[in-house]
Amino acid sequence: MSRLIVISNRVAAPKPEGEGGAQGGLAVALSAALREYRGLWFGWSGNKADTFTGHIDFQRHDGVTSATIDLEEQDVEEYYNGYANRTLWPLFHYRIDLAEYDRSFAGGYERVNQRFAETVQPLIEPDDLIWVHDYHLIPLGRQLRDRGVRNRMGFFLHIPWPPSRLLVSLPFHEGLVLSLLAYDVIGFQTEEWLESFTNYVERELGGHCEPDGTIRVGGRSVHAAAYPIGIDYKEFSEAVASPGAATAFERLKKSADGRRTIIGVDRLDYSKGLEERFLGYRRFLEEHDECLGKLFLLQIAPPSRGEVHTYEAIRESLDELSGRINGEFAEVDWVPIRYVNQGYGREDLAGFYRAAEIALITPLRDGMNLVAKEYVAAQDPEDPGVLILSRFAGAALQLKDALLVNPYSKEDISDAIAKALDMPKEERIRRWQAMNACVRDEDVVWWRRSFVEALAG
Ligand code: ADQ
Repeated sequence: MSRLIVISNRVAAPKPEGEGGAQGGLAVALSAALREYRGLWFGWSGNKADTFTGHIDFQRHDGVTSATIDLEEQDVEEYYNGYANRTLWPLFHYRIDLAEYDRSFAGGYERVNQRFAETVQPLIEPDDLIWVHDYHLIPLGRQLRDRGVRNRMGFFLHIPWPPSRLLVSLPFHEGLVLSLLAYDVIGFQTEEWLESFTNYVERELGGHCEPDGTIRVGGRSVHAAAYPIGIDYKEFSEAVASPGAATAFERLKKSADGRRTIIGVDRLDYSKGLEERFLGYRRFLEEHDECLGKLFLLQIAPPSRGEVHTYEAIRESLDELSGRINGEFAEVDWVPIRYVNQGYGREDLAGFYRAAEIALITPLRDGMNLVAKEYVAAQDPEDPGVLILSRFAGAALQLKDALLVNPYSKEDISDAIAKALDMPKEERIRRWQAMNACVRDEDVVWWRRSFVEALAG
């Protein structure tokens, strides 16, 4: 069996239980996928160095070998905080109003991709399969090819691919997309993002896309397909059954004191639709005064990307909005929103999900959304909760039995909460069974196998 070299911006070892922290979906999914595979995971250590040396730090943790490099301050500013998180992230989440185009960001992005290519290349053996992840490293495949790497190479995009009409607002968009064609396999979370990509290839590059996923542009032929990412169902089920989860479950149930719990768990990011969610919940409180004092929203949202100013702004506006709603509706013995800015370990989260009768997961745009899948996996089969899910999350294409809502509509969110609270048990069970079968069968192992099979050719 060939080795697998996974390359992503950050390499994150799973955190020990209790340490919490806002470990993103990519980290959670990849550590699960690599645990049983021979190979290594290469990326940025998260540390800064005065000057870039190319020194690689090898570590072995929980069955995964990682190889990391430090980056210079300027690299981090231009490549990570700049091009990745201030240009591509907003644009790819349909927020051209927030996307910043700065030549220095684009230059830093190219430079860091070159640095990745230079340092990882000597580690690559002829039979290795190379699997590059996410929007930080789109040009890496091209950089490696330019250095003579002939291995099979795949790229997986964890976030949405934007419609062509938005993507063309990016200066030098054509070069970025052409660099993707250096890979042999290009994976997206859903058919919808794949469609936007093939549309771009046909409209802007004059390419041709065949029904079997073959994309031809000039002399180059690559395979593009949807590979929806899943959770590590087995690991998560173990977390659900753990004593830690039972403690967290009890803690939440006890403090709920007979009130029903609606849960939201998200990185604090404008793409997650938290303001719109709070406003939808507020509308529900307004329209259902019979429910005041009988339920609450537990929103867990650890801050992320604090060095990017749009994230400071969203944090401030959520502090203000949650405070305003609580001030408006709270009683001496009840607050409608418990807004918590910290991360929790897997077992705690599993217990909280299970204790909540409803999950309210309403991103404005999301590549997939693993929280929705974790909530489903954590439910009691005899008495499952109800998932309210944004129709604009990639997960909505698989979890069709959730209550799908338009996250921009306060009314839609309010109506869905009312419907979830009243849903008969038989209907909850029927919907949950269908969703759980999908979350269980199309898990992270299935995702990794499907992608790696295509990559192996
Ligand atoms: P994210 O935007 O980070 O991932 P998501 O898929 O929901 O979004 O994954 C978040 C992960 O972090 C989940 O595993 C969740 O449990 C964990 N997490 C969130 N808040 C937490 C908290 N307070 N404490 C502890 N853990 C927390 C990106 C894309 C997604 C895509 C994933 C994977 O934006 O669309 O699903 O990658 O491809």
